[in-house]
Amino acid sequence: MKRQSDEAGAAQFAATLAADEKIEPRDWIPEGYRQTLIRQMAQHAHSEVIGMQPEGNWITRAPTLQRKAILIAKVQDEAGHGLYLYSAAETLGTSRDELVDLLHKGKQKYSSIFNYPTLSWADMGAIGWLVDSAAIVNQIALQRTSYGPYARAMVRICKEESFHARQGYSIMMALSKGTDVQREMMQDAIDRWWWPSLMMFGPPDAESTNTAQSMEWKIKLYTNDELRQEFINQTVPQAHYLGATVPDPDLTFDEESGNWNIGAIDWDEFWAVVKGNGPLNRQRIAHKLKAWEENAWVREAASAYAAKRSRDRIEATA
Ligand code: FAQ
Repeated sequence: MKRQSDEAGAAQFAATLAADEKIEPRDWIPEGYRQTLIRQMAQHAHSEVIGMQPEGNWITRAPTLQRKAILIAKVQDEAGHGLYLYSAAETLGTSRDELVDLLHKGKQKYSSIFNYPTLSWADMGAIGWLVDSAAIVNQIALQRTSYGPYARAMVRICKEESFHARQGYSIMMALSKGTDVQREMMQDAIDRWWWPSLMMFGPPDAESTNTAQSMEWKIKLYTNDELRQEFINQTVPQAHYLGATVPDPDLTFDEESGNWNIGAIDWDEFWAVVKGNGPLNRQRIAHKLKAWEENAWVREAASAYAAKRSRDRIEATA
């Protein structure tokens, strides 16, 4: 098949974006678009996979059989999200092995949020309600991102994340109706997870290096601050419904804009976590590497089985 010239490809790419249609793997794309998508999708996939650790920590200590079954299902879903995203990234000419290797070598990032410890059962509620809700606000927008395979992965992931957020809020509701100690546990979890959840949306727009170009390419449809504000507006009333407070003495409601205005986010803390110096950065990667090495036999067995199946198929048709 004759390859499209760069000039014709660029014109087609611009026209596809202008028409709000999807760019597909067969299409000509600028190298920067490819690299930006690989960076963001890999970071997203790694976040789903590393994100299993904080909650995995509580599976053996879930308070009831039902809560344990729900938590196991949720953690498994996160693994699945990682796999859809690695597969979607592979359509850009990279491989899952390559991306996992970059994560292991500290050359690709994952979300800052997963470097904080889960100290009590209420943290399972806070993660489901705050972290998954923040992920949903970001990912609902990404369902309309310009790259087809990424947008389609988001549709399925968002459905599952909605269940995750509901299960988190259900844990918080149960605690809010419990004893004084349970209510204190709930409030303590909110106090610890509130600010890190707001940081998930990335640096303020003025410091975001990638947003302008990503918006031009319609990879991102909203800025970091726009999505953060949407999350704050939807979440503050939910906290109040629980009878809880948001740990921000400067929080005010602006009647005119309908926005909840927050106090200053500690961006020094955010950058420290992003640069590898959060509470658990080293442990998270060490644990990931240990699991990767100890479970090498599973990958080998799966490859050997796949090779045998394909040999059998060839022999059967010979
Ligand atoms: N953590 O120029 P921007 C989940 C980096 S999924 C670490 O604004 P961009 C599900 C950024 O990479 C959560 N690094 O960047 C779940 C860049 O550095 P680089 C993950 C961050 O890409 C729930 C630099 O800062 N979701 O939670 C963070 O335009 C429960 C400058 O930033 C996604 O990945 C951060 N928070 O916007 C699983 C969604 N923020 O790469 C288990 C897809 C920024 O140039 C349990 N990603 N940085 O060296 C996105 O939408 C975007 O990548 C943003 C950042 C919005 C995260």
